[in-house]
Amino acid sequence: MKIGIVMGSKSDWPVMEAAASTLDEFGVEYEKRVLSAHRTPSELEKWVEGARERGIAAFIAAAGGAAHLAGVVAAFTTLPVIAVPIMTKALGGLDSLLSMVQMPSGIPVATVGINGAKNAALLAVSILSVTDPTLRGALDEFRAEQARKVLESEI
Ligand code: RP5
Repeated sequence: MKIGIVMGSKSDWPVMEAAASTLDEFGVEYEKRVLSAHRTPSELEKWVEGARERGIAAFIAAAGGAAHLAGVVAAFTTLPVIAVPIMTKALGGLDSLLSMVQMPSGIPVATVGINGAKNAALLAVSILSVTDPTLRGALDEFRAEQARKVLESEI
């Protein structure tokens, strides 16, 4: 199974490459596309609707400003959708966060923090780990290593 990463603009990539590199670290395959809810709505719909057949198990959708992308992806699929609000110059990303997090009841989107690309990828790995014991083990190891680093911190 793989993950579908989509972002509203190429300008989101400097943030979203952390999602791709985190998936790489876990050996998780992904498709990555620039598709916009506003600028390319028809192409977005086609990409999402064919995703399940292409082996996509969950989406990570990133956008900034009037960040409707993740919600529109969720409107076209019942696969899990994780939203990454991108920090904006005008409003610091609060606009993106609020656009993503307040979904209408019945069309859920799991929103991570502003620029939270890495956590979005970890959540995606966690979803895949429900049916993949290798990924479950890798996540356990990641957490243990993280804890070890905290406990070894010297100040
Ligand atoms: C959103 O508008 C994109 O996701 C991006 O975060 C923001 C600005 O896009 P550009 O004007 O840089 O293409 O759709």
